[in-house]
Amino acid sequence: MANTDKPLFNKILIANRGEIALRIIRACREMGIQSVAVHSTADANSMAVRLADESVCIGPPQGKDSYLNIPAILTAAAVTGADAIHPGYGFLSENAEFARMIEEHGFTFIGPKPEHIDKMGDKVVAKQTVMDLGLPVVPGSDGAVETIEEGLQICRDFGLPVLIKAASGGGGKGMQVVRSEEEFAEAFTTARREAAANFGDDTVYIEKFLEKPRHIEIQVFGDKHGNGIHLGERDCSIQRRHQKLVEEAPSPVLSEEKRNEIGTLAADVIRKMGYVGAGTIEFLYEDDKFYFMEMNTRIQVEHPVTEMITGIDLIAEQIRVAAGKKLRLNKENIRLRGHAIEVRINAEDPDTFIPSPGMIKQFHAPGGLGVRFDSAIYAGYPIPPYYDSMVGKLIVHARNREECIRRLRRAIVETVIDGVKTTLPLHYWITEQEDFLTGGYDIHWMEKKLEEKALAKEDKAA
Ligand code: MV4
Repeated sequence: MANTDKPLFNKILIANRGEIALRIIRACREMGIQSVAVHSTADANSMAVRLADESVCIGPPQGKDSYLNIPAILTAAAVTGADAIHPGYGFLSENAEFARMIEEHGFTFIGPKPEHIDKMGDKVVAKQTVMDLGLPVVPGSDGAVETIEEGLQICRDFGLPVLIKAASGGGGKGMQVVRSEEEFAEAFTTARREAAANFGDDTVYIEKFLEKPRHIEIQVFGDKHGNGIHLGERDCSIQRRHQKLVEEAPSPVLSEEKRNEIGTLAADVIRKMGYVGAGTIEFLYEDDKFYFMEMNTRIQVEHPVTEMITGIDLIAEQIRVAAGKKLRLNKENIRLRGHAIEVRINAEDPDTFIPSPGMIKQFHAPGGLGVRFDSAIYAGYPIPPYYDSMVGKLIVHARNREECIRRLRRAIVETVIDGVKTTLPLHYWITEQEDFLTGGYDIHWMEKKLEEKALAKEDKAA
């Protein structure tokens, strides 16, 4: 059956690689939009290159020479006659300058306004902005803290422990926990030095340190007509070194009431900002209270979890909104159904997390009811050593959490990825842990369990 509607764009260039490039190509094909894959020399044999309508080589393997090479990407868009660019996640997805240049060259950026990317990129500005728009934030300094004296006063005002954070940070880099006033001066100096070294900006701010929070994030969406909605939460507390391992929705600890409360506040912020496109507002959640952490102005790795429980194609919605269409979604037609869990499969040793690039000798994707496998790998595919080690995402959906976990185990068992080490065995192990089954985990749980696991393995070896 031919779709006779005029497509929203003629051609979209995808400024990314791997599974997200495939994900965007799939949405384009279903929408009758041509796709262009750009790729590094190391990705000439990629599934994205095979499945896109056209492909353009944009440079050598290293990200900085290819997927981060703005002139090469804009040239590829011009040469292929693309009318829009989708940045995926990572790489240039939260680069306001890239978004600006895309628009200046007459293409459409499939993402938010550059000013919103900039605003949320500065954590101090982001916190002040969302606080003014009604979101709960962690108590702490009113903006940047310049001196040790000022910082010590904040420790006294709010009580210890506190956390010193970099304004240009994110991903946890350069954070310092302070548990006593004696430690403060040294921690403050270290935080500023690390912030300067990592981000070229030594601005820091201070918050009360939450000891055992969960990471709960709200998926939001806005359009160019002033509409703003939320699509519920994802609980991403199971992480190691700020890399998420497991994401699920709904959160096992959130009541309907709490969900509506924070979701309504998040959607209000989107409308008041005039935010356009997909976004995620991250919160820490402790003692039944939400505290704003950061806002991500991109589509995220874990977006399929929300797609599974809402039935909404978030990439298609990004494309529609970028083309100026109104959101078809509203409070009345969004229903959260059942439970979804995603596990990120990395080509890494499941005990040491050391990357394991190399040839995939055999591959069999899991399937069956409620199972989705988003990946760009195939048998005979050599995983290049230059990029992130995530090789796929297994997402399962079922009527409730218990069935979902059973389905996840079943799907892990039937997945075959031979030739490289993967984190699949670790994921199976997680599904067997009591705390995972009860939902009783926080952001530090995984790292604690991994320590115990490593010790148990040592004992066995001795
Ligand atoms: C915090 C926190 C506790 N208290 N802020 C880590 C990444 C950065 N974007 C924010 N982070 C945190 N901020 C206060 N006031 C604990 C963390 C944190 C964390 C947050 C989410 C997921 C994993 C984490 C691991 C360690 C620390």
